[in-house]
Amino acid sequence: MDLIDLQAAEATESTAATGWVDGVFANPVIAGMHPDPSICRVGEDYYLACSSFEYFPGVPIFHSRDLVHWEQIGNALERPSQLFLPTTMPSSAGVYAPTLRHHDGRFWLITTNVASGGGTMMFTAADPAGPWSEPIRVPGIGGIDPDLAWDEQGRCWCTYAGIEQVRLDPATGQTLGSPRRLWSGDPGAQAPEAPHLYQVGGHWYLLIAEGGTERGHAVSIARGPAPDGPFEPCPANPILTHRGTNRPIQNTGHADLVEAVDGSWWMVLLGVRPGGGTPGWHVLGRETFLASVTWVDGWPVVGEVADVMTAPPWPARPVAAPPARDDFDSGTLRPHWVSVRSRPDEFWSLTDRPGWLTLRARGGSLDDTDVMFVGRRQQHVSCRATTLADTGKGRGGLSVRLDEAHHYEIEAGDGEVRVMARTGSLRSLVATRSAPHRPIRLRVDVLASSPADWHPCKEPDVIQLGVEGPDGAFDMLAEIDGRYLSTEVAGGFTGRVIGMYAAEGTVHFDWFVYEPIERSSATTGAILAP
Ligand code: 6LW
Repeated sequence: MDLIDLQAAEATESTAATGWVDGVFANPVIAGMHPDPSICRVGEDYYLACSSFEYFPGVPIFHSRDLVHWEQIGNALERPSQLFLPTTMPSSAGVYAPTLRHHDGRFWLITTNVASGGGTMMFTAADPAGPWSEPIRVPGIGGIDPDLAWDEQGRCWCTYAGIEQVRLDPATGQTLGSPRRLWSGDPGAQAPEAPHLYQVGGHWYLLIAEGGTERGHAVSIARGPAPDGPFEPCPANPILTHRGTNRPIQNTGHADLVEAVDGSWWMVLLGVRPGGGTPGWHVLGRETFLASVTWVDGWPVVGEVADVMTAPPWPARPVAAPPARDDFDSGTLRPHWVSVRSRPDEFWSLTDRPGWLTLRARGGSLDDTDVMFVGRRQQHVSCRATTLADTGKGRGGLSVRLDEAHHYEIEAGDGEVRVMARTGSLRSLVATRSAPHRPIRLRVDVLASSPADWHPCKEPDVIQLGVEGPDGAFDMLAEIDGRYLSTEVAGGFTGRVIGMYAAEGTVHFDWFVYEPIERSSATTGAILAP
């Protein structure tokens, strides 16, 4: 794929039958923590699901008509009966790697709830926006990343990390027979996982990820005459990897394939955009990218995973993102808002104080696994989040969260506003200031570092936390190196989520605004159209 100017593409967008010009689109197509994408097409509509880990609701579901512009239409797991994430469960456990398929007039989703006793579970829905069924448990599956495929006789095959396979009765979740080892990819590579099985032409194809989800990540494929093989590896394996390259998109892997309406083929995959010096830190989590696929001699050949926007410096740009501003005026929370592990009704409300989001404290801080937090994924390398908080009856604020042990916040209450940071076992009160007892605008600016002044230890970004005046002037209390809220430092599978929380009593939030900003604009940054 050539790197062609995105603006030019957008200018001609309306003339393109598919909504975008051949070969030109903005990657990632779904920015922020949206890893392990699984995709299916029904007629002219594409649907995509991602992992959600410790966040509730779980498994965001997206819709697109052109594979490039995606809108979140719901979450598959939005009831406690579908998704139980106990407070004893560590972050980065929870819901991994769903497979989304359409079969026999229904949507099917299979996933694993890791470390919470849930195990492998299937769900069905008539409409992917929901509601999804209660879980159908699949006790016989001994690995993560389950896939579902049906053959011409209607038999259902479940293939999972290992790579192993077993037949399944999808109505009951009962396995039929014993699991069989199918293929382990490159014998020298770690973690054969993320299998997806497809019938294309006269072959069955087994697509997998291998090499681990870090810099060694890769996609490989094998094919055989039947869904259970035997499988012959593609001589060109891995068919996709960015390992050992200096490409701005790294960790490319965990992919799924789809045939478009026009007969062209596409791959969705995860990748990361590390920033700063060496070893590079990615802060947005693993994101969803799109690549073209062509078939040569019966094997898929993957186009370049690149975009003009991902070549540093990275300007802010339009991404598939929810509306910038939420006034909390509707009766429900939009689907992009997530909480940590659960969101019990008695701890939040949109009606207690109409037009405000009310949060009641459970855990006392972001260190706690039951903190009452409502946030959204950070989707731009430079962005601003602002909220108006009334802490007259409590204490709470605005946090940038990676996990319980890695988060920065600006918190108001008790006539004070303070900036706090937790990085591993270090907890710091970074700045404190007296504040009037009235609603206060709390603001966080995230500014990606400039590649121009690169040095080996350069941070990926800085996070500025402060208070905003009614005129928009920013009174910054602290600026903190962003690397400590990166996956390379914190570990795990997730990325940053920015949101509101209550630490004590009841806290009301009138509105929340999230905007991409120019990286170099610092405190006076121009707001870009989201
Ligand atoms: C997922 C595995 C992986 O189950 O990371 O990148 C795990 N691949 O396939 C969690 O997202």
